[in-house]
Amino acid sequence: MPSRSRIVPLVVAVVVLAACATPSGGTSGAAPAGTTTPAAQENGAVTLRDTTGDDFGPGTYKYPTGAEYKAGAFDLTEFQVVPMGDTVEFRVTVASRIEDPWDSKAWGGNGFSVQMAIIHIDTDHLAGSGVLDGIPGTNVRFKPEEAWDRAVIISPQGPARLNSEIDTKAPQWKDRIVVPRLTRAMGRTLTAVVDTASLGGPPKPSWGYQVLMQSNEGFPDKGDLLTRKVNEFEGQHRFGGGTDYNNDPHVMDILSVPPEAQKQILGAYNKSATEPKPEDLAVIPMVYPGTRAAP
Ligand SMILES: [Ca+2]
Ligand SMILES: [Ca+2]
Ligand SMILES: [Ca+2]
Repeated sequence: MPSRSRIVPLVVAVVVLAACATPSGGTSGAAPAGTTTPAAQENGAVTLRDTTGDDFGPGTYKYPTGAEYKAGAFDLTEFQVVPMGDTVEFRVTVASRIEDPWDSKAWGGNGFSVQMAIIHIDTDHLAGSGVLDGIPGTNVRFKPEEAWDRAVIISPQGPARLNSEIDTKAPQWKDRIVVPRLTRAMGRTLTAVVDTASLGGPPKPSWGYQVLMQSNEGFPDKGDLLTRKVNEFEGQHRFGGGTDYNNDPHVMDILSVPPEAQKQILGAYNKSATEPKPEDLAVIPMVYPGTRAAP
């Protein structure tokens, strides 16, 4: 029964995920005593937390050896959606102070260097609507009923570089990938200000989100949209603990699933696929804060 050891942890992961979900509190105001407030408010504002110390992808990933990659730099701790009328702020917080060791201002950048966060949004929760593939270079995919409709990229690269990367590497999703009007870093938080219209309208409590923590790679591989690779062994500017192929998820942390579940989710890829097809890649879950307890 060689498959048994693989099945049991998956069952545990599903149970853990189920235990973290709560029924929707509806939209009728204050929750009755004994129930919990959803993590999404009626105006679409969202706060979701993530475990500290799970910036290891499927449990094995290591940071690059370069001194610029400080401990905690890719450890997602909180994600917020803040509707502000014509604009929406997306805030991604990590476990360590955000720095700018590569002097981003010198290359038209946004005041930080090593981080890149990709926010996927499912606005309709309909099978067959949206995109199943991750952004080029992330090596992940999504479930049909959780396909993403918009992706907001928080990158230190200025809009000209970001737009040219999208034009070259993901032109088919040009209308779905949102380049923020403004991106900034303060303390441990990256903030992107996005035009509400670019999201197709203001956020709703029913929207689903998933945030992938990546690293800004100024010299990406031909097909990679500014993402840093994960190899078998870490190097000065390479993550380690994965494979030297593009079958492993090139993602250090994902939002709001318990660490053991994250290990299972990101570890569920076909390690023997040296030229992977979509079905060989890890499937990343969306998080629907309207059905979750507030942290
Ligand atoms: Ca984390
Ligand atoms: Ca790899
Ligand atoms: Ca996580």
